Amino acid sequence: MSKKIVFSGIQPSGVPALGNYIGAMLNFKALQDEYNCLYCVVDLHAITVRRAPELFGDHVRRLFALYIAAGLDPEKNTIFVQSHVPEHSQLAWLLNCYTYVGELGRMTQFKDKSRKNEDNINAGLYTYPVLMAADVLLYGAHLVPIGDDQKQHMELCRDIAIRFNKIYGDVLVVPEIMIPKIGARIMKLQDPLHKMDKSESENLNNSIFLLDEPDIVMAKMKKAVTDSDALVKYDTENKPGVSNLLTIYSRLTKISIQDAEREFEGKNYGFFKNAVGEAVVETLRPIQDEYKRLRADDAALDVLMKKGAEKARAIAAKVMDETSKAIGFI
Ligand code: AQP
Repeated sequence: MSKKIVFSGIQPSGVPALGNYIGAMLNFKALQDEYNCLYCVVDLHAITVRRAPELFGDHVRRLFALYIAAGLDPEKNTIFVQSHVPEHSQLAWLLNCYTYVGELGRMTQFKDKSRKNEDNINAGLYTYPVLMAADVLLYGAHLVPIGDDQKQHMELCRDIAIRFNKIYGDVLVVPEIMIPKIGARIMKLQDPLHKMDKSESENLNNSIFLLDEPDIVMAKMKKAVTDSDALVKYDTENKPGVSNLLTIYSRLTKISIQDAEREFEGKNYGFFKNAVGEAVVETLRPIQDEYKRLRADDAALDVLMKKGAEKARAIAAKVMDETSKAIGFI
């Protein structure tokens, strides 16, 4: 029997942060043997915010290289760039016609991003979830690993697929959503009530980026907000800062939260933060080494990118064709 299909993507909107790694990339890695996985650099999504053209290409290559450096095998998986497969935009247009304005208006990310980009509330920001639905449905993906913040978009993707199939028969695969039990929402280090972002610009101490040097990681960790209890205990309501650090530690060291609590019993926050910082540094070290090796030869990276796009297009063209035929295009 052929393997089931997995699809997911990350925007090249900055250096991926620890939240992207724990919430998404760790699951990408875990799925690569059992499934036929497609992992995408979603550059079309990234232009809902203005990007400097002279930097954008480098950001795309950086994320592509980081996928591989973080442990995704480019032979086993299909790793590619969204804009290299034009069917993403093509299917997104079709699906726009099966999505209601009311549904898009309810998306919390649209509301948040509109508040953050008051001078550029473009239509792409509004129809972003339709493009995301197209990304997933274009490959007949059975499973989509994501962090908690993308749940609402994926639920809409399922609704669109179900709606389309009700009209035309079983054309699109309705995907399942996969969210990690621990680490689905890594929080800002200095504001643990809000999600850590890779596009953090206000306070760089809030996010740890995958290319941060060890001394930067340790300094950011030192400044992470905790509380005045001096008790390392998982309690998201009353101790959001400490719980966030425990989550990071548990996911990176594969020690359960309970065992981690026991490990830090009687220890002060300085000791605890130092240990979490070291776990992050040791996780990032091999990723950064491999990243440097890959970026020393961008031409070789571009060959891998081209191969990935060819593999992706072979599947995308087929689904696009079936979807178009179902609607009645000749
Ligand atoms: N803090 C997080 N914790 C767990 N998972 C997260 N993801 C993002 N942040 C966290 C997951 O990472 C995948 C890629 O999402 P993205 O490219 O939208 O990442 P982002 O960091 O949210 O991007 P930006 O550009 O920084 O976004 P905004 O503009 O919202 O600030 C997804 O699976 C996501 O769930």
